[in-house]
Amino acid sequence: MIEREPWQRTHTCEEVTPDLDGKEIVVNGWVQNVRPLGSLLFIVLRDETGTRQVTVVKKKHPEPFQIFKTISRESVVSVKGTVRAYEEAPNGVEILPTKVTILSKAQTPLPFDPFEPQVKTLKDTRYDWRILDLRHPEKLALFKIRSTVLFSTCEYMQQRGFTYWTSPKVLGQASEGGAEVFDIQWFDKKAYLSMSPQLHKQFIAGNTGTKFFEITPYFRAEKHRTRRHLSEFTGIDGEIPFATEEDVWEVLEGLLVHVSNAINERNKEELKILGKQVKPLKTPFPRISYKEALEKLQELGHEIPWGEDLNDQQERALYEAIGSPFFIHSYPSSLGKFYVMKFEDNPELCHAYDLVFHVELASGARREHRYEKLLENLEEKGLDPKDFESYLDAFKYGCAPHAGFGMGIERLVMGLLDIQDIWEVVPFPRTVDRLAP
Ligand code: AMO
Repeated sequence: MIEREPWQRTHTCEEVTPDLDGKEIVVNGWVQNVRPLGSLLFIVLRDETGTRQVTVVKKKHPEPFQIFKTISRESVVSVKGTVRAYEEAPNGVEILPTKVTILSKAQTPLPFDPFEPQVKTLKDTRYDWRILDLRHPEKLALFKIRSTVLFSTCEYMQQRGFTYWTSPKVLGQASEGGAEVFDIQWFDKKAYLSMSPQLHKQFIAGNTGTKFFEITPYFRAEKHRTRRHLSEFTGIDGEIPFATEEDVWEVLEGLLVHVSNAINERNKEELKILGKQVKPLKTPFPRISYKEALEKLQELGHEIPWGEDLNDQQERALYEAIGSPFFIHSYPSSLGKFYVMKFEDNPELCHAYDLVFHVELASGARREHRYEKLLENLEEKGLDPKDFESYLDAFKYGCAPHAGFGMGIERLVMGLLDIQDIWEVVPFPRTVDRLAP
């Protein structure tokens, strides 16, 4: 067994309460602030649970006094001391230190002060120093909520009978068939970073009959510099064998309701810190066809020619008019990817759909599972079937019809918490211009 170190904490800040009056404890944390007042020092000590005041009286605690007098802000310390219930202190309690150990000294000056109002700091500086930025309780609250989104998604998908598979992230072919793919060197060959688990989730649902689920990174070489796009983001993917649109939509509706309820139940404290609410969602969500979407948009003053995809502004306008998340379905086949099934009675339209929640939150489709039709689709999209040989193999030996979805976690968190900038909801954003930290 490895012995406990004397500096290891007995309590978190949050656990230091007035009822511990007189007890000896050890707390660890960051020195957020030191305020001198004559021969007294008031230290705000912070850990991941909150802050507590350490009160240092020069005469009584000469060594801790010397250390705190010169310590740099955001240094990490271990404080051994006695708890004192004291009504006038924040949270009605203070810690009187007997021994202070510096565990890590912060260099000065700080590149930026995470506890200054955010408006004062340039966005790029904040993200260059995201390690400091993430120390703020509002950031922690947001990532705890995001964690609930991830865990509760897994719970829900497991309850619904999905199997958690994993798909490769390095591929010999572009998963979405587009130009927005990152090339990499793979031994002596060219390879690609996965743009989504599209191909493998189809292989699995179509060939094993299990419902596929994965939470996974997506890589997109899109040169967007917007508040809704990242070059690496996280998708929730589902693929259901023997399913049509309605089966997928019902799963998506249940997922959004489950996740919203989970946040409201488990993150009350974090929602309070952020001053946010997650509104309850009513299901079923409205379903409108692409044609109806264009008509509605025309009424709202947006003229969109048939065959053109909707942009964010138009999706937002529809979302506001409808007042609820909704599905758009029956897109023109020209807008569908090669793997989307066309309507049997009208090949001009295809079984692709989107879920709009403020903006596009998820997309999906009923897939083309018939080998000959897939060949036709590829050729029609100007793609060379030779580049998709191993994909096409999956449809040669008995493949179940299937349908599924891909949803961006970041857009989900943004939608639930009404956050405008996608950078806020990833720990370390990756974009055209940003590869570090
Ligand atoms: P699509 O390309 O629409 O579909 O992506 C699925 C979802 O991922 C999110 N998303 C993004 N989030 C942040 N930054 C980006 N650059 C970005 N691009 C997309 C959106 C989007 O709805 N394989 C299909 C899904 C399927 O058919 O199952 C796909 O990848 O929330």
